[in-house]
Amino acid sequence: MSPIVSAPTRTVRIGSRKSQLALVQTYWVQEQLQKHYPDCTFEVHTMSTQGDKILDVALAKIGDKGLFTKELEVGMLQNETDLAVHSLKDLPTNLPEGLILGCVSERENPADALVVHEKHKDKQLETLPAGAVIGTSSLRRLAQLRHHYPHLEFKDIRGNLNTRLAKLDEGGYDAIILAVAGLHRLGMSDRIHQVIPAEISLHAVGQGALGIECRAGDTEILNLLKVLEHTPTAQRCYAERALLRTLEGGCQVPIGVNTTIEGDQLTLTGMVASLDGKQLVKDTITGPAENAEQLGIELAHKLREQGAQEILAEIFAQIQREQKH
Ligand code: DPM
Repeated sequence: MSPIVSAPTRTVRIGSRKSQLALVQTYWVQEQLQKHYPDCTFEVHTMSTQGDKILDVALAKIGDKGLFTKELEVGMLQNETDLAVHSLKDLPTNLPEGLILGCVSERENPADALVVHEKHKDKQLETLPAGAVIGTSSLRRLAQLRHHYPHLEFKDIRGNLNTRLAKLDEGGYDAIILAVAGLHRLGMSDRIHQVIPAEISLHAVGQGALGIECRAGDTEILNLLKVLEHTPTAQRCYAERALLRTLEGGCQVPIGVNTTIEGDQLTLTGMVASLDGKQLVKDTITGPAENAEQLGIELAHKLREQGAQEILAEIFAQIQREQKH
């Protein structure tokens, strides 16, 4: 007699931040899982993270890793939730003991976008006037744009997407830089004035992809998540995350990447830049996509040989000096 395999009927509790973007992403995951497992119940549990509460301090100065993820992780470790949906780029490369990256879903366009104030609607990044003020809290965006456009000025900007767009429209900035993926997901693609090419700004590790975290031993959840896994995205992101982990960069460092997969070959480009944009090291590696992590580790070593470590050490010292003030 063959055993009867029944569909799972469990109630699955999904942890999410409360921001509009986080909820759009979480509801998408909930909908996909519900479609595949009609006999399970998928509940969304929202939580505030430290990153949602501290809104007046530049991200880089808070320095803490897992700013947007920690409370969601505690929820899973205390068995109050079963999985958590994150923008993969906000998920630290080292996860707490007992938790793993259960799946990576298909990536949106990972590029950065320029959003301009109305008065600059006939301009591009390369034609903005000297002294134009660009809003970003990303050291990665700042360093790369300074490198290419030393005549532009940069000013911190925090808050959710709507807050940032309002600050731009009110005239506090000439332009701001946001992820294409976030604008797409919120139905605000019309605000994208220019998609910034990879030659100018390499995107953040994991940008545009969702990462779903769960308890390492929860095989039932790990099995459920398989329907959301997108292997090429996962391979690209594993390579990118291995690079970041090996360079020991937190989520707030000027490290940018780009990845492509052709056939079974993965190409990873990585760069590290100083905050003044004057030093920038960049290199590329290609190899079998199934060795994604190894490629990330090797590229990190190549970048180190070219001075990446010294650039990062100087930035950590700079940030620490600023934290004291
Ligand atoms: C991280 C950074 C930013 C977010 C740093 C970086 C941007 C901060 C800023 C690690 N997390 O990108 O170099 O520009 O002030 C964040 C966004 C998304 C996820 C928003 C954005 C949406 C896109 C995605 C914030 N986290 O980058 O515009 O899912 O990748």
